[in-house]
Amino acid sequence: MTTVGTSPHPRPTQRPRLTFPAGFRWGTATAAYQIEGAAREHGRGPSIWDTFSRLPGKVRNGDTGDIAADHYHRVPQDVALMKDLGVTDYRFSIAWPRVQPTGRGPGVRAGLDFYRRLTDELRDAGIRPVATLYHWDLPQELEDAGGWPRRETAERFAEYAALVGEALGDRIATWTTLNEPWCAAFLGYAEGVHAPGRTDPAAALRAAHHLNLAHGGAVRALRAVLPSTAEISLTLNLHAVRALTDSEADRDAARRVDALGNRLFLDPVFHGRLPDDLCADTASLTDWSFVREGDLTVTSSPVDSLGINYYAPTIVASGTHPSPSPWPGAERHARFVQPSGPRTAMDWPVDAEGLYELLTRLRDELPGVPLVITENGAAYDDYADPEGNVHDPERVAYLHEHLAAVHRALAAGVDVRGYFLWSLLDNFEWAYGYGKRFGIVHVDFASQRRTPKDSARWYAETIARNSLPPRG
Ligand code: IFM
Repeated sequence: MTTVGTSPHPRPTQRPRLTFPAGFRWGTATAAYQIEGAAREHGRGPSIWDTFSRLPGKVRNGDTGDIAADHYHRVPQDVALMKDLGVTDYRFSIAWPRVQPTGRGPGVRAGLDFYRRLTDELRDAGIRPVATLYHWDLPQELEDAGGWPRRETAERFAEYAALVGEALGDRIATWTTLNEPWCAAFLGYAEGVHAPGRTDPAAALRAAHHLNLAHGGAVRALRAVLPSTAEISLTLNLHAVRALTDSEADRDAARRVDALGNRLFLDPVFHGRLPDDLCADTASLTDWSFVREGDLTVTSSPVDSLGINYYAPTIVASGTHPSPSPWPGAERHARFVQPSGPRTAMDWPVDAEGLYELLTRLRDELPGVPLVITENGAAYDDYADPEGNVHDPERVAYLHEHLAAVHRALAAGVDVRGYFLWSLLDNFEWAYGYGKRFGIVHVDFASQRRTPKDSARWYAETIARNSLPPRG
């Protein structure tokens, strides 16, 4: 049986389609704060993003997630869009403050019922739910008590995981603890461009450890309440780090960034240790004494797969970059280089090779760990034309290149089980507000009208044929 291949009998002039393995999971991804809206309905408590987005100058145009894509009230319509796409899986996040408004105590029935309604619709549409427990919407009360730099937040998270697992474990088989803890720790507590907006590098390193601890605690809590067939995972935005040149100084800068961006999460989760070089690099900020005996056993509680979010590579040279920085301790050692070539509306370079590099690295470093691309996609300045069409050829090209890189990685022996496109809908893109559109479905935020873009049709065809069309 061919697992990864090309169509068996291409016509001589025709380039073959790139076929994915049978059972490959095709999905779209979203996150609660970015699409749900209904910020004050049915007892939902405030999250750090509700607070942060109201601080002057923090989010473009003063946008908030109060209404977002109004998904809370449009679940049947949004699931119908996914059914039309033919996706096998849908990755969404559960809003902690909708379930536990203050981050502790009993679950709110109406909040849990919302996810019951969503998963009922998905079941009826034949789409598997993939739930993430934390996509950055920390209940504000937990931040007021100290946030992720405080150890107790990890304990609260494990309790929340148990509560949600017990309530929804009969209907959700695939779970992700955290989405992109690097962003939560370093954009939120060091650079301050994400909620809660703190600029304290030492606190950010504590936050990173407590996020790892929260992950491990949640894995244990979920295993205790879920059926043994449940799949539990973690999603990291791993950095495809490249040194600009082969000089010792550039390679050292890349090593520092790799330690903070990748190994600070991979090592505790998969090897039960902290990277020694990272501890040395950050010695002037912290002695890491907040890491207690036994913590690294908790952080390395076994997972069933690893989720990877990839958008663009990180090119590093020796030098300095401004503070506040999301790279604590590397400010005077590393600078970040923008390569020439095409960029997305985020000003991120289009470079699918970085995804291939990451996947083959993980094949070698984490043998036996199945990988899933839990996010990949691109923002472009899309608009609906007078005929109601949204033409987004750059996004189609971006997706094609990246899926071709995934296919190449499969052929190179990487165990990739699925691909989730970010994102189903245009949505609240954090500090960029509604100014950046990542959706394959256009949302007119004034009317909440949904219009599938050309990329949605392209993705539907790719899924239906389980293969990528050739590109000229
Ligand atoms: O929108 C975000 C998402 O919430 C997390 N990963 C990156 C996406 C694009 O910036």
